[in-house]
Amino acid sequence: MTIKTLTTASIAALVLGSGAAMADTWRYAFEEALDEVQGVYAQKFKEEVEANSDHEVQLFPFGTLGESDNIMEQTQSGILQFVNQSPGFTGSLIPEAQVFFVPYLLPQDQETLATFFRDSKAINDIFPELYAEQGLELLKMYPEGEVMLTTKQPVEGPDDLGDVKVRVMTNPLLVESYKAFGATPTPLPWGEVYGGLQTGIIDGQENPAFFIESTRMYEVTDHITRLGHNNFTTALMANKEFFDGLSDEDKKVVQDAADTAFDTILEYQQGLTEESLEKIQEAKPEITVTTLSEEQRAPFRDTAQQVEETFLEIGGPRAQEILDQMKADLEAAGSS
Ligand code: 6CS
Repeated sequence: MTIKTLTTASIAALVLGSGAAMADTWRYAFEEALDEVQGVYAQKFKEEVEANSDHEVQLFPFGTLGESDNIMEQTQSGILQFVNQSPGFTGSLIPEAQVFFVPYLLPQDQETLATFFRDSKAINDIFPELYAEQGLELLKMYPEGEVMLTTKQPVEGPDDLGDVKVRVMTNPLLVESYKAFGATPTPLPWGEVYGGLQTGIIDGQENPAFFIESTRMYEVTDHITRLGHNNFTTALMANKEFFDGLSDEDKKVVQDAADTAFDTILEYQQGLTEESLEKIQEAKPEITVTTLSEEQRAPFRDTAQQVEETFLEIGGPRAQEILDQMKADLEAAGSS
């Protein structure tokens, strides 16, 4: 090595060592398509990061890197820097995250729901500690829309779910919740749902209306039932080692981008459920969409206590703390 190259190398080391920002490409995978809720969130995040730093964000929608569990593994091992995964799947890794499947816990009112997600101590203080134990920096949790049940036979009460095989995400509490509803829950990764409905391996599933429409699940279902039991929650996180290694400036860019995308996604969802249901009914006029009355919902609602007790048994060491804090946060947000 010549004196000249040594000098150049030393200068480079000095400059890099002094914390000068390097333009990096960050890989971000999510569980949906670019034009679905998680994709809209991801695009806003990318736009914000790229507008406020020299870094580039490369987006990997559903299907490009495998199923939900695969993108989580890739993030934990550092192949990806960011992953959007829903507690429906993360619940098998972080048992406390199953709390989102206690039925009728989250409010239906959009404003109350937004306030809860924004201000919740469970979400903003406790969950980040639990995610950190799994090598993940929790950046944001956000709602994706009212969850609806799709089936081949009409549903008016638990008796109609007797032999119905309902696909659920791979989450033990969600399985318990559908058992309590009287159904036969079948946990499956997302990629197997459309085919499963086509072949009759499963008879139904649950998801928000936008997803039933965009993935054309209405083609393989006949009835949509609004039980009012849940809102789909999802979360953006980063590989913790990667995040901890960022400069304070870059950490702020990332957190600000996650916060801005949260506002965008709430706005994007205004009217989305009704628009999606209209599109479904246009594409398949014979489909029925039934909103159960409070009286019809009562037997489903009555299972909440039992599912809550199961959560306390299987929801990990901090289950009680999470449940209590969630309830306190919901009350503070104005949920009745
Ligand atoms: O049901 C599922 O598995 C999927 N549902 C939504 C709304 N997003 C991604 C997830 O994989």
